[in-house]
Amino acid sequence: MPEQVTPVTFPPTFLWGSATSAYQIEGAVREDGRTPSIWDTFSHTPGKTAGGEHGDIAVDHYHRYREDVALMAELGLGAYRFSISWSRVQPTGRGPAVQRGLDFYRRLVDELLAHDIKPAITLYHWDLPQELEDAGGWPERDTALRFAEYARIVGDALGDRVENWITLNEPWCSAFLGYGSGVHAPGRTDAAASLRAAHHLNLAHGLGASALRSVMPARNSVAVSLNSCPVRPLSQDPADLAAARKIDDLANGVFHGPMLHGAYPETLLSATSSITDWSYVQDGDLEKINQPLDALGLNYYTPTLVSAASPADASGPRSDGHGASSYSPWPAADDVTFHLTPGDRTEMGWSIDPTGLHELIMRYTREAPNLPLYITENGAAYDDKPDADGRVHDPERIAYLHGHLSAVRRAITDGADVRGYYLWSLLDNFEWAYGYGKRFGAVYVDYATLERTPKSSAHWYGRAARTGELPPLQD
Ligand code: PNW
Repeated sequence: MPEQVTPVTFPPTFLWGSATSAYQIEGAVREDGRTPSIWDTFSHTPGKTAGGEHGDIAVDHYHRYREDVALMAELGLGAYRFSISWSRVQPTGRGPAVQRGLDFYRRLVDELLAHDIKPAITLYHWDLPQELEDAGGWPERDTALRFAEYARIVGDALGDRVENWITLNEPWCSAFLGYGSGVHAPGRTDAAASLRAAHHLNLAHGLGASALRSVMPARNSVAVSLNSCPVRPLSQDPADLAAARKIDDLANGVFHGPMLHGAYPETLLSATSSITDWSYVQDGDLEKINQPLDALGLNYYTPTLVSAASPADASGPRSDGHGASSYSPWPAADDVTFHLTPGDRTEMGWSIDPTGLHELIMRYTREAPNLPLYITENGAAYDDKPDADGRVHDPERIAYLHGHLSAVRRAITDGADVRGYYLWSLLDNFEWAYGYGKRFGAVYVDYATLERTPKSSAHWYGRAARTGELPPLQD
């Protein structure tokens, strides 16, 4: 292993955190008034998740949050990004709040603050109350209005003690995996509905951001987390460049266009005109979506590589890394072929490419020059197993983190304003359609006993957090 020569050091104010989401870790799905979300329904529908796995117990964080906060504190992590389960707070997705539901998050936040860990709240990490899906879900405009109401309730309850807020996590996944390819809840496969969903998620973000601001102290920060991936053309051939442009619009521009610039890209509107007329974009919507943001969250795992489709591609397997479905998550993109990106892969089959993270940060530095950036997710799944001595060694994850954090540092040197990094994930957890088989945690969870064991990467990352400098690559 090459010895590191120059130390990679970060600004003293840089936030070193980890991230999770409610459905992936909490369990306790029927406690304190919580009702089913679309992920409860989906994961209990035969054939939707690996082995029929679900989040009923997950890693029981609802009952073990004190232990989990203590772990973060022992490791030396300074920040924690978690999400709120909407159906704990508003079981039907509308109406007054259930205090017992909010109380859990109050206790969690107080525990974090008592350990000097800065909380960051994600309001929506994919677990729509089932009743709202029954009323039409994200393709319906009313869902965005309901989200604004929910945002106001949570902002009002926790805005006094939580400074960092994120409206939505990865609206791309909600819209296109949820309503397009159907590999995520609610499992619908309707390209037109997926674009309607994207617009109403954008609207939810804008209305939610305004609602938060109307009830919270002005010092708080409001952001959104996008899984904006770099889209690369296979060649400089104009047809491949056009394919990359189309996928970039569908992956990135469809969200950052209205959010950052107040408009959908013209190229997106024309590329999707055979599927939708966008008539659900009402007067005033774009202004509502284009709220001034205090920061932008970027979630990064791997880049996307595309070319124009050739007829021979039609029969080949899809290789866009978004799960098994005969429906594409990409509307109106039959003329695009997705290629495996080169390089070593994680257990998700996603190639490891830290240059993609640097590229993404620099892109948003240009796209939104004065907006502070956070890496709100980055991490890797590996097939971790405890040794005979009970320790979990994961040198691959350490190498992954070292590579990506070095890319963040390079971007800062190149002028980007990156304020922090949240490792995905604190704990092994329910990896959506893949169930518990994919371990993203810095902390190993024994699913038989729910016992937590920090992996060597957790110790490595904790040392980085405590010293502000990347430790050498060693296990
Ligand atoms: C993100 N894709 O999910 C989520 O925010 C996390 O909840 C999740 O556990 C993590 O990344 C690892 O997967 C994604 O298909 C799921 O491109 C799918 C995709 C991207 C991100």
